[in-house]
Amino acid sequence: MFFPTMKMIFPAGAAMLLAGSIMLGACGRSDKYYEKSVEIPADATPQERVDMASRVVPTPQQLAWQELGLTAFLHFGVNTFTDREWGDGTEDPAVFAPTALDAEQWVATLKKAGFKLVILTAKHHDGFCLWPTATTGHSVAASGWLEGNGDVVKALREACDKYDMKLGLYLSPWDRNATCYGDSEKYNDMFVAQLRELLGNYGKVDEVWFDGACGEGPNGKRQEYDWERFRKVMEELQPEAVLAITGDDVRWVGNEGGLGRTTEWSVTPLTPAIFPGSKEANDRLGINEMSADLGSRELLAKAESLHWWPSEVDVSIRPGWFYHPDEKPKSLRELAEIYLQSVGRNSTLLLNIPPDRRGLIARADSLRLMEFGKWVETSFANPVGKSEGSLTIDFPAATEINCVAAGEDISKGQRVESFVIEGLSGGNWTTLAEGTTIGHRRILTFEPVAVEAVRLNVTSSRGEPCMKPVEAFRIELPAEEVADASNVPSGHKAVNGVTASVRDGEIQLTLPEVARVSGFIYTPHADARPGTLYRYKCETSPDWGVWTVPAGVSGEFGNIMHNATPRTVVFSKPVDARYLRFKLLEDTKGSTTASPSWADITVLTPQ
Ligand code: FUL
Repeated sequence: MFFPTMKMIFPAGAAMLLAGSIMLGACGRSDKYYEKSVEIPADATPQERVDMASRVVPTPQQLAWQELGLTAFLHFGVNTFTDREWGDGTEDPAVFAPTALDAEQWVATLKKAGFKLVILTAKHHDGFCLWPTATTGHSVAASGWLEGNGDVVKALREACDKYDMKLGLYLSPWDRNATCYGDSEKYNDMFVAQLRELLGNYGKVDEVWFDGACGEGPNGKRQEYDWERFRKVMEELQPEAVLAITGDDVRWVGNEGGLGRTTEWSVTPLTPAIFPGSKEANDRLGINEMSADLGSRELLAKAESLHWWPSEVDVSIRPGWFYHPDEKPKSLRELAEIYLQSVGRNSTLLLNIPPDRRGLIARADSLRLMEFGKWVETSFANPVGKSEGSLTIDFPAATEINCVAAGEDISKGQRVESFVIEGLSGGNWTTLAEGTTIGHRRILTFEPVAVEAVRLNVTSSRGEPCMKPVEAFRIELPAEEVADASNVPSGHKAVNGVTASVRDGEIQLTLPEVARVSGFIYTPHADARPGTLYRYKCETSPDWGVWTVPAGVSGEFGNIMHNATPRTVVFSKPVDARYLRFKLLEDTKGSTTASPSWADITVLTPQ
């Protein structure tokens, strides 16, 4: 496989390779680096492979992106108004009706909270375009918003310019509205035209997000994307942008729950989806984006190519990616943990804040963002100690710490395989924490301890690591909030005494007696296991004789396979029912015959 982005670099001037203890900046080498990708000769020895891995380095764009740390997502579109996570493309553009859209409010809020880049869903899977595109009538131009003269992308561009924020755009390849979807060449032309509009008419774009989801077109037609062509358009129009997810600059961490790996290699044998043959290459290695191990020596031993493909942790501040009136933002404690598990684990955090139906970031979310920004600033802006010229911090007097942050100069590659943090107390060195990879930034927390000194020892590495100064902190984790366990939307309450069982391949619910039923909450198992409903049919009956499908049930829990959150469905009109049944039409693994599974189903009645 030839990777068009592969480049070999020979740095000028010889540098000293020091043996023994690691000094800061002591890792320069007089020999070669591989920028972004490298093919491994089949006969390379295990040691040669490890050595090659240690010399794969980011492009300048990737490096700049990794340094951003905090980036934001804005999921906004027809789903905001239909209460869905995945629209099916049949939405009337008139449903898109923000009453007070203000992109400056979005950007000012994000800026204040410390975010450096914001990505907008210019088009989600429903195909509705937030800019007045010439490629389809399914866009803001056909909505009543600003009499069809609005342009969300332009509004965001202007706000980003005003607040000095970088702009990113999400353009879903999967399009459930385009009639040509599945007619590969035709749809690829349309997609390229959309890409040209977005990347050509809205100034500098720093991140382009191509989602991995790819559904079938009409009549089961399968769309073959022309990734190579898409990439060329991007290179032509926005050569400095990073291409995320299916792209080869930024890798999806593998979950939507805000959880980075404790061992996170930016250098990986996983081949980005954008390259032809990637699936076969990854299958040969038995890995995909969700694999726990994406960079060990065992994998390197079998690898055919290596890529600098750093991880992005994408997660929403609310359970869903789109705004749903009855969902609440995560607690400050949860956000703090997500920060430590993403930015603190060699990843960039992409936090989604969905604008509401007015077209504003809701008050609860903006308050939470302010708290979060303040927590990050208070915790990490001022270390209580920082090493100079070595990896040891000497404190003038015993100092209480509970957190250490380390980083490698990744412009020289990622090399540390394991390390130990030790503290000196009363003349004795003791282990405070241990870790594996470091990469761009690794944050470790431990019980508070008073130390006279703290040091980082690299216990295993791929060649000489190039370390940045070590920093020590005394941070406070926000208190755990007592969770409001109830997901019941306002105006409704749960029906008590409902029994549930699986019979005839269906989930059957029985209420103690006939009741006004206004909806239900389907809670899947957190692992979205087989049998979890993705597409389903819901019917209700007062007497087990006459069955009706209540109005307002879409029959799809969009994205539940990636984000297994409770799904609240409110009927357009309450019905009288004693029985509800759910037939599985397709589960999270694509099966149409699996036995349906659920963690909880709450039946709702008007309050
Ligand atoms: C997923 C999509 O299917 C979700 O709806 C969401 O946009 C998330 C960020 O990516 O793959």
